[in-house]
Amino acid sequence: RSVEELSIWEDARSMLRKARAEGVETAWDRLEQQTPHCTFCELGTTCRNCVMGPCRISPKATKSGKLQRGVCGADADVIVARNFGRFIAGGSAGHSDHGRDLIEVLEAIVEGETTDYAIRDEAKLRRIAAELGIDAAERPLMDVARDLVDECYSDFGSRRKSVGFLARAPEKRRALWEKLGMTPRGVDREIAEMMHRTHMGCDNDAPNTLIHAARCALADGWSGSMIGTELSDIIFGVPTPSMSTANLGILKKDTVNILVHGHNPVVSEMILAAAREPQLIAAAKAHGASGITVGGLCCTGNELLMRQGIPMAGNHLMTELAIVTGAVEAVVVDYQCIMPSLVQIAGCYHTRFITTAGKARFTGAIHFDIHPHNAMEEARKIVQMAVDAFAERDPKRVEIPVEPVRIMTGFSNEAILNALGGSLTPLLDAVKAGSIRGFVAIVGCNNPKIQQDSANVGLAKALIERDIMVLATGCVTTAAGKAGLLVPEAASMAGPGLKAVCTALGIPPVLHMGSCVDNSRIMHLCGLIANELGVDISDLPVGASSPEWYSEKAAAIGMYAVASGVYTHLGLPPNILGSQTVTDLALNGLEGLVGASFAVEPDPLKAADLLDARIRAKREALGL
Ligand code: BF8
Ligand code: SF4
Repeated sequence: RSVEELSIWEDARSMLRKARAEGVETAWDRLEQQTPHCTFCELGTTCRNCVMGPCRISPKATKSGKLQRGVCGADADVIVARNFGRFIAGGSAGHSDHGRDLIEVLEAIVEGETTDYAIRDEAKLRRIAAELGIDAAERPLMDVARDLVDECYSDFGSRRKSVGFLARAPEKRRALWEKLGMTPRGVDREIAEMMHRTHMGCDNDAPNTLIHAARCALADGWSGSMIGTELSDIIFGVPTPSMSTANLGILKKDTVNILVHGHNPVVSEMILAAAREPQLIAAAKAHGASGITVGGLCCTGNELLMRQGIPMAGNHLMTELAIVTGAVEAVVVDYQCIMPSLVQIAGCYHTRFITTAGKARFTGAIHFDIHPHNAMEEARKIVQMAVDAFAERDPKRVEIPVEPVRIMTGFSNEAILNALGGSLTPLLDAVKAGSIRGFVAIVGCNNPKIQQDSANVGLAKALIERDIMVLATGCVTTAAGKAGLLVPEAASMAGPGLKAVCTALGIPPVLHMGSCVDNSRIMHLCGLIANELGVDISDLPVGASSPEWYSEKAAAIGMYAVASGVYTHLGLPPNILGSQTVTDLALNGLEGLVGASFAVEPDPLKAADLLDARIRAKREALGL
């Protein structure tokens, strides 16, 4: 395929050409090698859960009468549901284990094991503690923090009837979850139970397995991820609106360029802090650089963008291409969504590929084992290593293809409320008046099966034109940013109602709300709006979409959104189409159970129609 077919962006296209010229293989090349994919796997009808197998169910099973069941007797419905259940459990585990890492940092602060991290927002800590039932008013900060640590750890265990932040959901919704057996009791519990249920000979009723998949995802959205978001705010600060820039143009020819990649701010915040230290800047200057640039990739980039305003180099499919510029001294990663290929690509240049988490090691990488007690010390060594690598940069191989685009970031719920003067009322008035017809969260990834960012951007543009405000997180952020949608001036691309509201408030029609764990901010906001209106989340004129998703985590997000009552569009289907029962449930049956379902539609304009129709129906039902 031509580079034009692979991505909508000039920076990506230029780097794809350079990669081809320099013999560097990318995800797109490997996708071609992997195509066609195994049909059984695409349909979700392969099972490797025991060694009587592996087994596969033929899509033509009913006609031939053969290969209808695995050796144990499991049929397509059971196998698809089990696979999908484990898929959701994988995603929930990723977000939630990230959340747990923040509890560990807060614990290290409380126990005095680190001075590298601190409680940066005492007021938020006390507010969250009080929300979780801790006496937070007049006790010493560290006592409150210690109780908060215990409270959060307890959410991961088995001794609760429901997780702590669930109280943020409307009462109606909680009653529904209770009735359906979907109330998440503990993060690790639901994930472990999913592994148990999907062992050979356990849960052999597809709908029952899917109900638990929803419970597992709800544990992620309303606990694991939510803890991740709230504790990150407490430790690193609540995001407030600020300006930054995005695309590969943020890399500078004359600076030491360090890219942080992965998800958890715990490491990237330290790298940024070290890179701002005078002695390391002086070291960079001694090497002939004018300074140090720290740029973001993927979600840890989003975390630093939201709180520190660092520039974004790119999203998922830009991670390989960023190195191809030849201008990156170091890529520093923690975990999740980091292509193993980065080790090889870094090896083609002077780029140091540096891992920092014991649970995410890459053969061939340089490893620094970062913990709360040694984080700053190790971060300084990493930045020094990047500075030293600058001497090895080959200027003849450097190509920085574009100029950066301005973006606005930092829309935490606190910031949104602040912009509205402390109450949701003005926003809801705009919704009631129809100037804002509704909200759609566009979240998730890139997938080389789809022209990069064509659907992410196409959908966002189509929705704002229809006066539907867009909330962006994860890898959609950089997509929206590069398209010029994350600046107040983008109001000119919105419909008349949304344009007027954005112009009055000085905000963009697409609001950046953070990383993928920060989708919990959006769930929280849905809860706040529903409670304010005295309705359930499923009654709201809202929707969600992941047009270019690829990961288990994105599936978990989609699942908790639907289970929370949010109609959710996916640009491509999960591997479930081999089961009619599971597919029907996902696309239709869930509507009757939880008041929302999935919709699959590759065309972003048709997807906009679907979301628009949904919002129209919900507005009508509310009498708007
Ligand atoms: O958690 S959007 S490609 S980076 S999975 Fe990954 Fe998808 Fe990007 Fe963040 Ni989210
Ligand atoms: Fe085959 Fe059943 Fe074993 Fe799966 S659990 S591999 S379907 S025998």
